[in-house]
Amino acid sequence: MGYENILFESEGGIARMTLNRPERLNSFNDAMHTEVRDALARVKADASLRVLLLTGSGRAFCAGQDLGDRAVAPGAEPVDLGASIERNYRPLVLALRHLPLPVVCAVNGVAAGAGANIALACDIVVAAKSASFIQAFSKIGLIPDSGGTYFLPRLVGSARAIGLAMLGERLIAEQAAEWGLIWQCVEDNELHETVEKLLRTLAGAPTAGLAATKRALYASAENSLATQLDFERDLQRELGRSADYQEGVAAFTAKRAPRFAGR
Ligand code: LHQ
Repeated sequence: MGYENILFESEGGIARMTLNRPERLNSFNDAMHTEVRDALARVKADASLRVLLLTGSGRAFCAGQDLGDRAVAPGAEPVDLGASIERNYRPLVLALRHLPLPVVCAVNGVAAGAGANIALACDIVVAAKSASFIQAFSKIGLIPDSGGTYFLPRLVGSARAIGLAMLGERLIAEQAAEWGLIWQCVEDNELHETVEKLLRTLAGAPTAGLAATKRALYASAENSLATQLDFERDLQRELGRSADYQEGVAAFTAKRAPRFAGR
């Protein structure tokens, strides 16, 4: 499949996906959803890939749903937004969370509506200082979707979640990092190098261990302590039999850098 709304490349275990409709602030239309879905399926299927970067082109990360798209045109027949979520946003958020490798999001500019919450669905979010997060939904009579009502209270607590959701105000990247909404905020001119370094580190890490780490951490939101301890035991048992564990211990003992095999 050729892509017109995203850029996608992979090299050295690193896949890079760039939302690429800069004139519409990389907002999602159906075609972009189809391309993102296809690219994510390729990442999942390609065992040589060990980390995925998601970012946006131009001055924005993503402004959420394209509000000019036929499916949500004002004045038109009422549309079934649930169908759009079912077809596009729900599978996208779950695909990011379930990918068996770390997903880094470089928030290069404003992330609004579903765009903000798609960023939060990624595992490690690094934002440029000039970037911001806007739960724009309340301005158009909607609720935070794409996992917003799930991620926000878990990341920043109920009081801040409801303030962000109801007021739809711009949260600057520095504050987002202070609140624990994201991993890190860096100077604009340091975003590229910071993220590239992160990608190189993660591409050389024990991928199966990282995949199990995200599974365990995300499952903890639903589990009791006892269930979570059982889950940890099962994952650890599996990982303890892996070549990467053997290599990690061997490298530690020999005081050398490990060479992990990956997925
Ligand atoms: C846009 C958009 C956009 C189209 C900027 N669409 N053109 C909804 C419904 C269906 C199913 C499921 O889920 C959802 C989820 C959602 O995501 S709902 C929330 C949708 N997003 C928004 O409400 C955000 C709308 N955008 C904005 O509030 C502003 O554009 C932000 C704050 C992101 C950026 O503001 P500025 O930096 O001042 O840029 P701008 O507003 O001038 O935008 C630049 C251009 O991009 C402009 O076009 P123009 O032709 O005038 O240059 C905008 O119309 C266009 N654009 N967002 N979502």
